[in-house]
Amino acid sequence: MSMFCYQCQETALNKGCTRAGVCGKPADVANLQDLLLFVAKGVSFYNLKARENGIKNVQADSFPVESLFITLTNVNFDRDAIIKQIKAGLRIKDALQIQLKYAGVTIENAPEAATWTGNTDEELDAKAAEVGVLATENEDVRSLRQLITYGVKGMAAYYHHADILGVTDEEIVLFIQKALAATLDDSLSADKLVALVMETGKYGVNTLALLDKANTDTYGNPELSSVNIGVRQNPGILISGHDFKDLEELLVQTEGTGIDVYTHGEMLPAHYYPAFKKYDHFAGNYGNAWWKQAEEFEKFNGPILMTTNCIVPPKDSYKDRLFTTSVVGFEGVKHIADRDGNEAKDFRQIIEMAQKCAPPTELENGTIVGGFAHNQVLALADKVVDAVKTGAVKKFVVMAGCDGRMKSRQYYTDFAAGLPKDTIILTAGCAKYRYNKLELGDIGGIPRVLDAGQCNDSYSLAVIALKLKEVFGLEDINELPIVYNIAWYEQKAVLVLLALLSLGVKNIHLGPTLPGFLSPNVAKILVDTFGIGGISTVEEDIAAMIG
Ligand code: FSO
Ligand code: SF4
Repeated sequence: MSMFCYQCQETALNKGCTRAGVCGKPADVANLQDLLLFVAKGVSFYNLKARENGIKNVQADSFPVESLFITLTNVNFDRDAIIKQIKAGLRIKDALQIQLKYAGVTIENAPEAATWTGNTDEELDAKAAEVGVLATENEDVRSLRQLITYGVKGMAAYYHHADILGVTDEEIVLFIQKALAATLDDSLSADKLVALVMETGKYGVNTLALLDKANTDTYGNPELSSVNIGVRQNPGILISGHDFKDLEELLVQTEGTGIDVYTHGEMLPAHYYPAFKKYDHFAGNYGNAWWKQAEEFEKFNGPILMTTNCIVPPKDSYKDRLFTTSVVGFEGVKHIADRDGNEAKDFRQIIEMAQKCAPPTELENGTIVGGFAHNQVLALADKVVDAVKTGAVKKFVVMAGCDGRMKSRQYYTDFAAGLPKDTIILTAGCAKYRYNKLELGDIGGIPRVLDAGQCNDSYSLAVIALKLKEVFGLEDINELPIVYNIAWYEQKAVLVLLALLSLGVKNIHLGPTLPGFLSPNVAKILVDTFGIGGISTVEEDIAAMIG
């Protein structure tokens, strides 16, 4: 075994990738990501001690968030970038130790993640091979530690987006560090770790609310929108990932250049925000979910900017047109540097390349509809409530989450198509691409697929559920005519799941497989406490969930 990673839904045999990632992550990069996490835990350990003693170190506050995001599935495959980040973390740890020493603070029994240090790439590689997931021997403790770690990875990603828009919350930053440091503590019982899992869900809700505020304060509330999925005749730039600030700066810099900007994958919901609608050259959405990018990027003909996950190892046919930025990285792919203070990122090289490229090849044409985040749905609340009261709508089915390349995900297309016509699908995240182009019709003017936005906008679905509970005067959110059939792929989905559990949502179906990182005992806790279940056949599941 040269590596071990089981953090995503596509992990080999639903047990673990051991030679290379199914995602394309090589073993040395996977191990270095483990080491980066190890160093981030060490930084967290010292930073929490520093905070207890009134010492504030700004770099130590932000390092774990950024490092966690780097290690998310399909974010950064660049060995050099990860080594650079590890070395930066070691320097931050040194600085914290010096600050603590000068403050007269003695620390006893510091864990190895805090005390270890290394210099050369060889030392880093050697240590990287020792500090992975399997270093925790007890499989239940390992499972709980990873559930917490993956939850805070998702939290860090969402927090990072809010932070970029200038909306911050120190409590979340410190919770992430507390959770990371707790995974080093061998004295914590399984019960304490379970409690920390639940606390992760609670902070997950806060983080999703924070990002919702950041997005809506900056760009307005998403509204009912029709998005072009065809192409125009100008050369284009394709932007993917989740970062709206990158999109905004790209739109400003491409204005009047004769270049159109298209979204891909999870960037589609940008079209629902009022602030982006004013750009005439914001042309539409090109293609589908992340896993189809190789074939779609090839046909796009112009440059492509990856702002976050999900990047897949690029084909040579478009690698020289691919750009990464922020936490994303891939060896041999050009990287756009971060902002210098308040200066915008410099996208000139992408724009200059686009000017020499052919317009995109058409993949499809027509429009799709979205923008049903909480504000828009609550504006239609009377219509929705009436539809439920008259029986025109029998059930809402939350099908949010992620898409992925496994053939078994055809289930979600068939499930959506097979649902009775008096049901409405609530969605968010890239899971939507499995059914957002089906002709499912509407119920009295309410489309049968209501897309709230990106995966973090699953928060909107929770807000809508809580509002309906209030309108119908119910005691418990689980009395609503809402069922949950969620598709997951990476660690943001883990956080969304924990957030829903902390809001009291029960009986969530999770697929296409339950996470491989849940040990049988930890899975049993989730099943017994929250009624979490997997999926079976479309027919059986529709019968069981809809009746
Ligand atoms: Fe999808 Fe990828 Fe948004 Fe994820 S593009 S899979 S949950 O990164 O973040 O929904
Ligand atoms: Fe395997 Fe997923 Fe980890 Fe990639 S992220 S190495 S596919 S478990």
